[in-house]
Amino acid sequence: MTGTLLAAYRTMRTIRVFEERVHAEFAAGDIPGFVHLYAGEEASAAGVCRHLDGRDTIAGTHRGHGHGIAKGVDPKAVMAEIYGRTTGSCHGKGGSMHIADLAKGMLGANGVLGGGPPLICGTALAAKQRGTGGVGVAFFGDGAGNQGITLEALDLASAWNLPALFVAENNADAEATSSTWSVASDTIADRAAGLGVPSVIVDGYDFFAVTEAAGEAIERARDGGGPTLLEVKFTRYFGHFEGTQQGYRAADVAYAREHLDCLKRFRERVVENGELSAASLDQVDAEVAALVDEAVAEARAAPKPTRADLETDVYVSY
Ligand SMILES: Cc1ncc(C[n+]2csc(CCOP(=O)(O)OP(=O)(O)O)c2C)c(N)n1
Repeated sequence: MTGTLLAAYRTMRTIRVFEERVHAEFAAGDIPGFVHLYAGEEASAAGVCRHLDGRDTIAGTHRGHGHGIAKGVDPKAVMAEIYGRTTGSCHGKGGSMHIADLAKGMLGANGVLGGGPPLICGTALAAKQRGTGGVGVAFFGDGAGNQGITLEALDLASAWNLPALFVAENNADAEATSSTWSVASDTIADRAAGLGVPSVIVDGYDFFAVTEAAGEAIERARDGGGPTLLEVKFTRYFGHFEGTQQGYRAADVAYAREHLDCLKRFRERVVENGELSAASLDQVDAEVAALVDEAVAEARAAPKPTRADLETDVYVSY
């Protein structure tokens, strides 16, 4: 268990340092395209993905670096992809919003809101038919929860009793629209009852709450008990995408960083309970800082795709 907790801390810490660094590098003008950062939401990806293995698949969102890292995609390959380099997980052709690594069960970050839920209905159906015990997990935001396709996928997963988990990452805003304006039901989780799907709402700053709820849901899915909707509530630490101002939410973010932060709370709890030492956590912090430095240096030094690469990776060969 100690190893597992330390690994979970490493995952969350890696995502945090990675995202803070991408924020700085983007501001320096070094990174092309659109970038949406996941900082603040780490407990969701880490708490869910720690229950997953090679049988399982996940679909991320446009805010998807953390989902990939938590599912085991090499952070250096994620960084190189964000920089658009051939050493990236999609050989530099996808960028921040299209990071995929099928060998790791990461179907991809996705620029289409609601793009992930139907994809994991497919992988969950395949797992069910093949009897692999695998589970499909789709992460989506509160905004994407209002896409018809998300509700259709939830309905399909329920009707077909698929081994699936739908993780609504409710960070309270879709771009600059508060979910209190756009979500008609009191919660996203409320909607699941109408489709015969069990649901649970958790404090997204609390890694242990996420991990417990996700563990139950994933176990039920593996045992043939069908899908679950998990609503994880928190805020994001940066603007909608890099370059946007977030004056309208600055006070909430400052409060969350100071008083609610998932990494701070994790550290306090495990040290207080004597589960991990402060020194072991500091050691992880140092290793993660070095890893992210290397990831940026290697990404910068790697080649960009050339015209000759244009026609590769376009179609899958069967
Ligand atoms: C189908 C579709 N409609 C609109 C957009 C434009 N868009 C990109 S992100 C976003 C808001 C997403 O909010 P949410 O799902 O809550 O995720 P968050 O950004 O808060 O993580 C919108 C409207 C899109 N990418 N895809």
